[in-house]
Formats: sequence, structure tokens, C-alpha cells
Amino acid sequence: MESRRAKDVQDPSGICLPDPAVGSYTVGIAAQIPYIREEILRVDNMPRTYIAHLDLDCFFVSVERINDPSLRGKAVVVGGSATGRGVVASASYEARKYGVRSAMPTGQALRLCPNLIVVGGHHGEYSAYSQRLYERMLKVAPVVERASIDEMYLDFTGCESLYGNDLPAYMKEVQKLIKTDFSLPCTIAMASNKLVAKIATDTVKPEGCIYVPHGTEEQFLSPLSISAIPGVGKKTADFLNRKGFHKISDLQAVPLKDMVDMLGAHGGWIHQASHGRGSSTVGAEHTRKSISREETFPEDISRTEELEKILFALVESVCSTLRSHQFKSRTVTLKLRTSGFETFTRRQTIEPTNYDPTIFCSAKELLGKIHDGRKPIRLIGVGLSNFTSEAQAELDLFPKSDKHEKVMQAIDRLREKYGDESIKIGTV
Ligand code: DCP
Ligand code: MG
Repeated sequence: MESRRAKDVQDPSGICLPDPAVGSYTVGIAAQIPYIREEILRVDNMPRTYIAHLDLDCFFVSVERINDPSLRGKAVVVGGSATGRGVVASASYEARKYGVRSAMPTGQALRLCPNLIVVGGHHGEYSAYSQRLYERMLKVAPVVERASIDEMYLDFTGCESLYGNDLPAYMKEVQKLIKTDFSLPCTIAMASNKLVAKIATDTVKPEGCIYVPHGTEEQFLSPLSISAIPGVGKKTADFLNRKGFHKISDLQAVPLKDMVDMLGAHGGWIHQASHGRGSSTVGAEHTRKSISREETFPEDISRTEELEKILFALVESVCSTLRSHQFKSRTVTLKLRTSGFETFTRRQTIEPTNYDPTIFCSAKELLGKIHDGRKPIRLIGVGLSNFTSEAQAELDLFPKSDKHEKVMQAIDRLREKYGDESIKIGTV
């Protein structure tokens, strides 16, 4: 027994990495005391972790297709105005065949795909779908963590026998359930940790389902491009390409020290990721840290009143998302970009709220501090952060206005049904 444990790798924190041959952990100080080690070794076979990553396929487009089935099977994007500097938020897979991608200017997308249908967004509705799906998934897996508006991690560790000892087959059931009950296509990947599951999802999109068996993580990753690793953005990928690294297998061959010499601390992360090592801790509810929206104008705007009008629409949108999460925000951030690409941000702390007029007042004040009413502005954005739950805000003894909340909830319901443009509140 003792000799088998000698294979364990002791990291500097004192926590042994699991020995796959034994399947048990020896932790901290216990690892250094022989008789305690003996005891712990009897608690063998720590459960294998089964983490699923679920990501909705072309989410915003899929919601639009529920409302307008004539959009099915067509090249569609949800995005900003084609005449101006709007960008694509979500592109259908039919549009992607023409090279259309998220974050691409809508004008460019139309040049690539002249038959493209451009649809404006219903952000309140997307948030509502996201919330309903999350609530449904809480009935499917014991622990669910939301990672973004359309992706979540589900921890099925310890649930094998509950689902006929065939969790990969159960993932297909979950995928069917989401299609039937929500009319939303999705992709699901299951693996031993979040990182491998997330990477695997992208390899089988759309409507794919994949399981990366335990112990095959490195082998699974090796043929993939280095940019499949979350955190390897364009800049890092270009740098590594220039050094001759193209596939993850190229990175797997590099010792940790050399990776850190090349890329600093980020290199350490890339090294771990290339070997398929990642966290399997799924948080009960991922706390969203911020909600923001911004708009780039078709033509630069200088007049404060015009900027305020757009700002109000952005505030409405972020507040609606905030309410769908039952959050209140303490910090309002305003962002401005001038025609010369200079970017300014200012933030203000307020009493926790999700009430549009209060947040607008703060954003308007911040605008007054940065904008002189003359400089041509190219982009304006508003962000909310430093959240507290609605319930906590009440406990914190901040006075609650029932009347305002009821009105805003009614407005959210109307927008969800009839679109963001269906109802407007005055800006003064
Ligand atoms: N989104 C956005 N702007 C971006 C990227 C995404 O507004 N630059 C929004 C629209 C997407 C949603 O977030 O529908 C989810 O983002 P994803 O990256 O998951 O994109 P999709 O769901 O659209 O496509 P995929 O099938 O690749 O997941
Ligand atoms: Mg998606």
C-alpha cells in the first residue's frame, strides 16, 4: 500500500493529486503521518466526477425562431442595424456557412450573405428563457452553475446509479427534454472536469452530445487547435503559432517551466489546460459579476439629449436583465468612446436598486461628468455590478417601493411578450 502511495504527486499546498491507480486522496497534514495515511487509504474509490457543460445553439436566433417559425432553416442573425455600425450578436448555422460570426459588423455579414435576415433583439425574453431553463435544470442535476446567459455546468457526480449507470445516455435525454419543453436546440458535453467539458462542447456543435471518458482527456485534446483552449485568444494564438505551436499536442510536449518562461503565469494555465486538467467544482449558483450593454452609433453623436435617450434604452435593457436574476445593483458604470477611439469610464455607488429611473439618474449624472456636449461620441455603454439579491437588499433595510417594483415587473412581462420596443418609459 505504502509503495503505491509513493506515486502520488504532492503539490506545494500539501494536497496530493489523486493517484488514478488507487482512486483515493490523501490530504494535507494527514499525508505526512503514516498511521493516518493507512486509515485514509481504506476510504478508497473517491467517486469519479461527472461534469456536463450545456450550451444553447445560436441562442438568440433560436428564441426568435420560436416566435417566428418562418425563420427556421434560414440564414438569420440577431443584431444591430444593418445601415449603421451594428454588430451580430447571434448567427444561425445557415448564416455561418457564409462566414457570418458573432461580433461581426452587420454590414459585413450582409455582404458575405446577401439573403441574410437581420432581426432586432428581445433581451428581456432571452433572460427569461435562460432563467426558466436554469430552474428546470435544477430538477435534473443536484448542482447547477450558470456560466453565461446560455451555458451552464451540471454536476452529476454520484448520480450514476440514479440514471441507469449510463450518464452519457442520460445527457441525450436531457438534450431531448430541452428541445421538447423549451423548443431550444443545445449541445451537451460530459467529462471529468469543467474545462474538458467546455472544450468538448465546441467540437460537436450544433445539437451534439459527447462524453470524454475519464483518463482520455489528453488524448481527446491533442488533435484540437490551440485556440480551442478557453483563454487562448487571438493574440496568444498568433504568438504561439509563430513559435510553431498549432495543435494542443504541440503544447502537451512543452514542459511547464518552458511554458511559464514563454507566457508567464498564463503559460502555467495553458500547460494545465493542454493536459486536460481543470476544476470540477460546480458552484450552486454562479454569481454574475456584471451586466452591461453598449451601442455603437451609425454616425457620431455630440448632443447630450440624444445621448441620454440612447442611454435610457440601454438602462432599460440592463435593468430588465437584472430583475430577471432577482438582483439589485450597487454600482453603475458609464462608458463613452469618442470618434477618435478614446474610451472613458466613470462609476458611481448607489443604494441597491433595479429600478430604471434611479439607475438612469446615476448614469445621466456620470455622463454629465465625462461629456461636454460637444465631442463627437461613437459609443455609449452602461454597466451594473456589485449585486445583492432582492431579498438581501430588503434585509439591508433599504426602503422598498412596492409600487415601482410591481410596475417594472408588469413592464418586463409585456416586453417579454411583445418585444423590447413594445413599451417605453419617459426619460424625464
Ligand atoms: N452574444 C452577444 N454578443 C457576442 C456573443 C454572444 O450578444 N459577441 C449573445 C448572443 C448569443 C448568446 O450571447 O446567442 C450566447 O453566446 P454564444 O457564444 O453561446 O453564441 P450562440 O448561442 O449564439 O451560438 P453557439 O451555437 O455557438 O453557442
Ligand atoms: Mg450558445
